[in-house]
Amino acid sequence: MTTFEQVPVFQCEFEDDRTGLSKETIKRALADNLFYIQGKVPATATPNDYYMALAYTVRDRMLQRWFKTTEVYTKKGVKVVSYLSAEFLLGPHLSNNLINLGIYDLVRQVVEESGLDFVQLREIEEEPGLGNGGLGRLAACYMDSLSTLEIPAIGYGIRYEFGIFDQEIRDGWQVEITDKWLHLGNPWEIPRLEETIEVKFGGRTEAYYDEKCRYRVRWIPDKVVKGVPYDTPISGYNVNTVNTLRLWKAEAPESFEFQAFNVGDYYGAVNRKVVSENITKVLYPNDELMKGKELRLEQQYFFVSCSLQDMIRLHLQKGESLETFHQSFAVQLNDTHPSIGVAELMRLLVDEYEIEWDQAWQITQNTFGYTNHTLLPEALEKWTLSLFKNLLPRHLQIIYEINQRFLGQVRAKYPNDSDRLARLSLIDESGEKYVRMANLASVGSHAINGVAALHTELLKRDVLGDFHELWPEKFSNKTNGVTPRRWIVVSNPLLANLITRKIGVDWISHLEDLKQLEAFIEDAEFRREWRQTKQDIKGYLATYIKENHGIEVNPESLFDVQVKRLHEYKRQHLNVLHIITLYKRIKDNPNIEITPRTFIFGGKAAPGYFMAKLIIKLINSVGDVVNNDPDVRDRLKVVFLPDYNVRFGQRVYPAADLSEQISTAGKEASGTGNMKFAMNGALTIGTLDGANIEIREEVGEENFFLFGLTTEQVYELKSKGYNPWDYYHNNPQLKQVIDLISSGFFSHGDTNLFRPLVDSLLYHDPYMLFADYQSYIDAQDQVNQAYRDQEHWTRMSILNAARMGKFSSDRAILEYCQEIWNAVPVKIELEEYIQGRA
Ligand code: GL7
Repeated sequence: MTTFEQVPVFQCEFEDDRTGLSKETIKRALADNLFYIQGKVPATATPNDYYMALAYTVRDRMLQRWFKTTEVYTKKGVKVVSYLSAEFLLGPHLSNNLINLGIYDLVRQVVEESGLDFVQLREIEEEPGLGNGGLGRLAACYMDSLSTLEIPAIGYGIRYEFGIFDQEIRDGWQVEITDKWLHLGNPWEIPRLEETIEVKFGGRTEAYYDEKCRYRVRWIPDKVVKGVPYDTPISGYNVNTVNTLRLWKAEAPESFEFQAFNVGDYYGAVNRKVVSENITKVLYPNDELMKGKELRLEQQYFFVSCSLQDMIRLHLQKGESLETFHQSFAVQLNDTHPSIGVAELMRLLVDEYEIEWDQAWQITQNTFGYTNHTLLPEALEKWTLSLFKNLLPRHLQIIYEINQRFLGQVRAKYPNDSDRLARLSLIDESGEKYVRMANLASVGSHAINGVAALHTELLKRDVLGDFHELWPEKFSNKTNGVTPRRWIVVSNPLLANLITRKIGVDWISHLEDLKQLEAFIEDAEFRREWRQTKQDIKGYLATYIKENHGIEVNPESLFDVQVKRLHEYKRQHLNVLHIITLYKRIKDNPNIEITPRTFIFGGKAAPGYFMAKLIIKLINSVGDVVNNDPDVRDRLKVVFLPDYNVRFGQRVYPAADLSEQISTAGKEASGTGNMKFAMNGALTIGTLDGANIEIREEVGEENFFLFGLTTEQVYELKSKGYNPWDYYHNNPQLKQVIDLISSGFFSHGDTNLFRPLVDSLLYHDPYMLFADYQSYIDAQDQVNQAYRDQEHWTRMSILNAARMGKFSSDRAILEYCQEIWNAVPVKIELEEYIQGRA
């Protein structure tokens, strides 16, 4: 193996084209990469070629840091955090890496001096949409913080060929288009073909006695698939650490097919190849809905097995024995998607490395931590025994063994409590039999956490209540956080500059420093600048909306934004009820004094989720009427911006005045969009749900628009018997709004179009929109009042941003490191002859 020092280029005395940071060198590097990597000269180069050359120029400048960081993983005594996640919703890399390397302005200048349009090139990048929403984006924020905090870490996941679908809106309806993010190549990843791993599937097991007469089991699979790792560097801000995100791609092992070719089964062989490669083809686009699809379990097992085998390889390379595996790796399960890892690590240790069960179990429990991300019952993963047995026969046996031992312990502690036993069992036997993945994750981990204070309390009480009674010490809360690098510095440079001018740059890696802004709250000039900044950004968004969607919006109006996945529990339709209420007020009294508002929506619906798609249609239909009614006189505008993704998030969070966080209390585990808005100076209208509660605590109740039932009140009302008709009949305003929808007013007279939605509200209203309606309208009226006093609004806006320190993902990661992973920072030092940072 070539060591770092042996690579001759690192000893260059002059500034190397791949590392140098002078303008001249970067300019030369761009031309060099254009010619030697893209094989183009300016006469034939497309904008994408220039983007690629630029991306390689940036990547080159990360490589030595990356290489050095990777070396650290192989050092004895260094504990590596391994974040296992089926989703990483990274968003565009270019700007983020430029910021983290400290070379954004420099590179931008060079690009522009070379006669290229930096913004155009930046916008060419296809974002890797390898996640559905909050859960996947959280994993990306955590990778950023791990690097920034200099924690040795690897993210493991799946390299989906097709990420989350692109959304188009046709005639007001969502249409899904496949996301071809790889079609022009991906300059940020490096395939490591030599580190390919084999994963087995299906077949049967066989018992035997080994040479020491010990009872053993071997697995005889009927399919083997290769996992090829693709590595992406994850830079930290202002440090040398560059961690790795390792995503696995499934390929068919050629050797496996020789036999088929020899007997002439050419098409059979090709077909098996296609089937193998299907495993990592596409991201399942359901958020918070478990669908028992075999391919999904294949995906989960595939990436988890590759990752655990990879970790074992790294551990053994250090010359360590497997007994100390948990000292080398802290493995975090990002929800239950990777929880098959518990059974897989047991299989690897017991079957393949011949470690005794009890010791293997100790190692396994010490290795894993489990984060739960949802309380919705429909999201809890479970697999039928037959599906499980077909795909993973050995794992099912191992799960039975784990279960038998575990239930033995439970029986000893709670004799004669068969109900408790049935609830705790890894196997659901209440009807058709299932493997319960949350139970497997809970039993196999030493730490279990929720993602916001309320969510953790509800987990302890309900979903994992029996586990909490059994092992209270395993449970803790880790309130989510988001990275201020991407969500302020990259996305909102105007605000970032204003803040830095006031308090210096330290806040970017110590977000609590934003508190210092409070000292300027009485400074009228500062407030003016703050207001002006928000105004300018709203202007940019207005221009973007005009240019891309043809809708004229007034940048002076209140920008009221709800961007997130479409889901009934998130209650985008409650927002619509408010819009119709305002519209009705105008229709009844066209000269009414009203605070002009622009309602901005964005979000994708799971392709099979009819009600969510109907809500999109409703938003667009209400928009059509409101936006074109001359009585409204442009005081209200409703825009649904298609294809909400990370890039669009970066555009919209900074421009928001009001952040809509209006889920039914007890349903949103945390939310993270709520944090991104407030950090950028938006005020929140929200329920006491998820992290809203903690945001309100931090920013102060006087700077937060609260409404709605509490979780307790929701439970109480449900148990008393909730009847939406009561609200409909007793609230004339609500009745008018619902009747207007039913009448076909927003659907060209079609009284059927929105009936499923209206009927669902009238007859069931599972998310209690009607119960919260009046309280929501009242809070919105307070928002209108408050917005009229711009000085006061600005103060509240500043205080919101200034008090968001807690919600940095750096704080969250530090808590995980100290309380779950037992991981500490390791400084990455670079040799002097390697160029330092800019
Ligand atoms: C989620 C929660 O719904 C969301 O509230 C939370 O912020 C996020 C990250 O912890 O996880 N759970 C989930 O399944 N999805 C989420 O976004 C898709």
